[in-house]
Amino acid sequence: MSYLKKPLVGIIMGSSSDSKVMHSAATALDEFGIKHEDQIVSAHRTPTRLLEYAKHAEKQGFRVIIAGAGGSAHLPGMIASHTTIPVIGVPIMVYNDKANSDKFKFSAFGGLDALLSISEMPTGSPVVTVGVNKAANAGLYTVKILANEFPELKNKLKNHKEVQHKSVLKESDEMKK
Ligand code: RP5
Repeated sequence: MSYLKKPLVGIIMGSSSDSKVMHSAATALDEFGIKHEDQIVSAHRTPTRLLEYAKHAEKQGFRVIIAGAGGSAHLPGMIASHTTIPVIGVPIMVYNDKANSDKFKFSAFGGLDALLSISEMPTGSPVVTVGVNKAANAGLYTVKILANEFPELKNKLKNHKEVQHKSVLKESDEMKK
């Protein structure tokens, strides 16, 4: 399967400080054996790299780009405006304080700033949005998109649902004890 051989998904984030959140998008894809390429591309600190990345993504034939950003829609929004590839934006609330890695900085509006700006991308350059810090959902949604092209992923998704179902039944049984 080509999704096992070459990356069909690009995961990008605005800063190394977003990596803890964005890691769960990668984990979700790994669970389904989907190759991905992860990079830091800052819309405001590396604007030319952003343009190069958009060209690179098209050349690689990525089917989906997952873009995490704190504070605003700049990264997913600009990538969407430069490519025809569907972009899933991950609004980020918490990020590591680079100067003091065991501390966290919170975005001024608790992630609402990024969530609203990504979901309110002006007409003509749409970005699909998941919840604040919900990078895992971006990964799972990507699997669903790829399942249109690779039907065996549909079976894997069904198994995944079955596992979730069983874990709830187990929790319910344990409550009765
Ligand atoms: C956003 O601003 C990044 O996605 C990150 O969440 C936040 C802080 O980034 P830097 O201060 O490291 O540029 O662009």
